[in-house]
Amino acid sequence: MLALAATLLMQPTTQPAADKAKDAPLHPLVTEVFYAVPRDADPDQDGKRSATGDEFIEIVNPHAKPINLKGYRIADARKSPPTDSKDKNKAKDKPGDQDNRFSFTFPDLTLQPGEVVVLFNGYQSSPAQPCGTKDSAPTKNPKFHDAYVFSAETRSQYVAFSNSADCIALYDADGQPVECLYWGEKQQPEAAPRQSKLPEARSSVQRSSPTGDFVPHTELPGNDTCSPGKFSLKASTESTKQAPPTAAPPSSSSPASTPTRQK
Ligand SMILES: [Ca+2]
Ligand SMILES: [Ca+2]
Repeated sequence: MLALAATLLMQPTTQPAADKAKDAPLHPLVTEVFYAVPRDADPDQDGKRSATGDEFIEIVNPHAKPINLKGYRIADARKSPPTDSKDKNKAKDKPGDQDNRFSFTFPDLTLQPGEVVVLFNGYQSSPAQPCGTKDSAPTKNPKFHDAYVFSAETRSQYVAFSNSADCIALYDADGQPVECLYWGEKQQPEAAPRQSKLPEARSSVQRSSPTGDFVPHTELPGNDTCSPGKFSLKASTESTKQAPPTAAPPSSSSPASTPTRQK
């Protein structure tokens, strides 16, 4: 009797966990990062190259349902005190690193399936209009393949991604990390369900497909340095057509930590 009561009491704690996995929120996907801007590049199209201001991150809604970006945040690594001589040199280059963390929180903007967002660093730069900020979402920008373009409007040249080693994380509106991208040797990736190590490149790095690894952009068809606002979702759109999101999953064997992964 007591054992039965215990079993009944146990059930409510396990059942919602399964439901939670099934109804897991759909998150946007980071598809391109430009963390080391070469001399001849001007991705934000303001007529001048800025080592900091032209840095950008591109994200896409890879799902068959809309996603509201409100409260999603992109930030780079927490800067830790130098522990060896190499890091000391880096600290010299970047005084006051603790205060120089890149962080941008999106305003209210609904991304329809396949729609793209580009977030520029914006230090002493003015991306081609229309361009949104943390306070207001823009309309679609025809100069960037009809993507939604934002500027983080950073005020310091030190609020930048490190060319040698850094980590960028995407957090949901509850502050939970959903994706981490890291490069170089010394950065510890943020614990996130989706992790990608970015290659070194004298161009941006972009996913080879919605589920593919990041590769130097110059190795992709077209041989371009970067493509802010442009990302093809063909493969994943086809797969979501084959498996409607309303259909019950054939089994619950997939791990709860990767609910957004699509083939
Ligand atoms: Ca520029
Ligand atoms: Ca792109």
